[in-house]
Amino acid sequence: MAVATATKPAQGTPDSKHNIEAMRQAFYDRIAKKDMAPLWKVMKSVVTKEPVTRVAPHVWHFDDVKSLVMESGGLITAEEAERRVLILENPAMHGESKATNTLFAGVQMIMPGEVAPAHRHASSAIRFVLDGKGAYTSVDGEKSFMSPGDFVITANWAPHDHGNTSDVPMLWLDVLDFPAVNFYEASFAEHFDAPTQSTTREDGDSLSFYGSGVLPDGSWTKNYTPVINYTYERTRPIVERMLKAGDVDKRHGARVHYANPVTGGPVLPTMGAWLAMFPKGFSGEPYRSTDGTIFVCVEGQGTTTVGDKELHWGPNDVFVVPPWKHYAHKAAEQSVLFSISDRPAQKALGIWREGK
Ligand code: 1HN
Repeated sequence: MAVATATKPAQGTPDSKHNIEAMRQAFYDRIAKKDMAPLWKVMKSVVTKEPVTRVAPHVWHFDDVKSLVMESGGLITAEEAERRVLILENPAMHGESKATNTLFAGVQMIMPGEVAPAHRHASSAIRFVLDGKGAYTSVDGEKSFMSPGDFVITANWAPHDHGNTSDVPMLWLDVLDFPAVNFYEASFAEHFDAPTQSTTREDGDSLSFYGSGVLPDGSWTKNYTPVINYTYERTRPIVERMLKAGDVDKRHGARVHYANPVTGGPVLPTMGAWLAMFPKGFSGEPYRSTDGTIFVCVEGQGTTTVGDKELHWGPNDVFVVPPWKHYAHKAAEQSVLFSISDRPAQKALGIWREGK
């Protein structure tokens, strides 16, 4: 093949500079037609020195969320919607159904007598109960009745349906990892013919079998926790005891992570969750890590400073801290925060970092 030659002007003259730029551009235009591009033009933006995030720090106040979710109850039934959920959209990513780049967050309501029909999907879900009492979720054959503060797991491909046999609406926060699943383009979902699954275990079986310091003979070999519902009734007293014992981290308060009791590892391979209690007047030291985090205030009130933004929170408010941004919690009263992030996924990939 003939090689195009250009007459070289003397080095360093304006003409030579112009000429090389023009030659490069002509080259880029030619290789673009062959679906190629020069790495050196984009290297710094594809391999950044530090994390770059589009996620904006943001708080959704429960007063607004609850009244709008209740209003949605007059517009569509749970059956029609399949899941009657209002998405908590990160303000920097409207239209993408994301709270962070990897996590979806939404608030779901089930009214008395309603059923959200059985289905399953590749993406894992967690629920954190905000309001109501006595609605249930059935997961993998266990029907679990839920109360505020309960943390409920629906792992990858587990069949699940919800219903409300109480006389009050129930609202909970849904967090799903589908933005990450969709990044891998690995989404599957299927529906069942019957709207509710037949349950084979009693309410609380999985917590009692696996969460009591004994383990059933036989082995649980799945890569997620066998426990369906980590009840607030059991978890709250633990962080309260830690607080009383003075086991209070300067950044995270008196905090536990929800664990798979078989392995001691995270509850799901893709998402991890924590519960923290803060003493009244707590003023935390700043912290940052590469996992963008969704917080829920369960009790109390306070402020989380993220960079130069202040997020004020009270009961059932949900807020988001972006990856690698410094944040610090302040609690005006004794407070409890639930949090969830993609830390286990990042750790499994070897990319998770925390820092000063
Ligand atoms: C889903 O299946 C549920 O099962 C809730 O309750 C929220 C958001 C996106 C996709 C699937 C549920 C969801 C969801």
